[in-house]
Amino acid sequence: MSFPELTRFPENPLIVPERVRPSSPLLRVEGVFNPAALRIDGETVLYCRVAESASPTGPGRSAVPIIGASGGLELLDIDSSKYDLSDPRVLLSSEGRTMYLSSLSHVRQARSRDGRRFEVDDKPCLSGRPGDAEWGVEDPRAVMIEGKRYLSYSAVSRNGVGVAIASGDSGSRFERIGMALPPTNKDAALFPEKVGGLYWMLHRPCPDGIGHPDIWIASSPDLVHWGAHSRLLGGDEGQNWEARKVGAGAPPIRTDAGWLLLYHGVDSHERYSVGVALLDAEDPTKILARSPEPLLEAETDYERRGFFGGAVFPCGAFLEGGDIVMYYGAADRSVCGASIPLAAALERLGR
Ligand code: MAN
Repeated sequence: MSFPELTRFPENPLIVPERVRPSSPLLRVEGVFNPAALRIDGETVLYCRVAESASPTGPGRSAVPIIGASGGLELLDIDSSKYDLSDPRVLLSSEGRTMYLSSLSHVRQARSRDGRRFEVDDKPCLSGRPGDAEWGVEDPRAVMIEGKRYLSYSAVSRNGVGVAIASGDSGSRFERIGMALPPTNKDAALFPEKVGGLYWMLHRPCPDGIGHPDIWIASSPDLVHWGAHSRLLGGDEGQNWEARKVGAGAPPIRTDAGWLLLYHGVDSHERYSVGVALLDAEDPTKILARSPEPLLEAETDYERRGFFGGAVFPCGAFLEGGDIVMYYGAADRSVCGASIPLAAALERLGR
C-alpha cells in the first residue's frame, strides 16, 4: 500500500501518448513516461521519455525502429516468429536474451505553469545516435548545476545499455557530453550540487552472475571522469517489493535532515514501486534511513494497465512549499504526478 500521506494529482494521467506528436509519420507513440522534472522560474519543466513503434510489415513480422548509420530513422524488417514476444518491451531469443527493443525512445520537453497542464514540444530535445545510442535514449533525470541543465540517461544500443550525460542551456536542445559509465549500467541520477568539492552520481550496474542490481554511488571532479565507486543500497537487504532490484529515481533532494532519495524497487513479479531513503548531507555514501514500506505502489487503473502494467517509475522530484512534488511514469504509458508533505516523508524515515 502507498503512504496514506501521499496524494496523487486528481488530473492524472497528466500526459498521455495521444497528446504527443510522433517524431516521424512512420512511427506511433506507445508511451510518454518516466519524466525528469525541474522547477525553473515559476515553470515546471519535464523531460519525458517518448517511446515509439512502427506498424508490422506483415503477418509474423515486426518493424523495429532504430537510428541508422546516417543518424536517421531506419526500420528493421524482422521475422518475429523467431523470437519470444511475451514481454511487450523486447524481442527475446529462446535463451531469454534481448535481441531487439520493440520501440525507439527519445526525450521530449513539456512545460507547465501549474505543474498539472502541460504543453508538449513537437520535437525531441535529445535523440539516439549511431553507435552507442542507436536503439534510443531512455529514462532521463535532470538537474540544474551552476545555471546549466544536465540530463543523465540510458543510452541503448546493440552493445548494451550505458549511462550518458548531456547538457543544455535552453532546455529545448541537449548536447551529449559523453558516455559516463559503459554497459551495463542505467538509472543514473546526478546530485544537483557539489558535495565536498565533487560532483556525485547514483547509478545502477547490472551484474550478471555474482551480485545484484543495486544502487551505487560515484564522484567526479568534472562530470566526465567518474570514480570512487561504492555500493550504496541493495534491494535484497530490503522488503519483498524491492527484493529483485532497485535503481535511483529522482535526483536526490537536499533537506535539513540529509539528501532525500526517491528510488524504484522491483519485486519478483516485475511490479515497480517507489521507495524513499535518506543519505547523509556531507557524506552521501552513508544511508541514514530507509523506509520499509513503499511510498507509492501501482494501485490505480492508469498505473496497473498500460504498455507495461504495474509499473510506477519516478525520475523527477523537487520541493515546493513544504511538499515533495514527484513526477513518475505509470505503466510505461503516461506521465503522472503526486505530492507528499516533506515532514510526513521524514517522519516515516524516523526523523
Ligand atoms: C526498465 C526501466 C524503465 C521501465 C521499466 C518498466 O527497467 O528502464 O524504462 O519503466 O523497466 O518497464
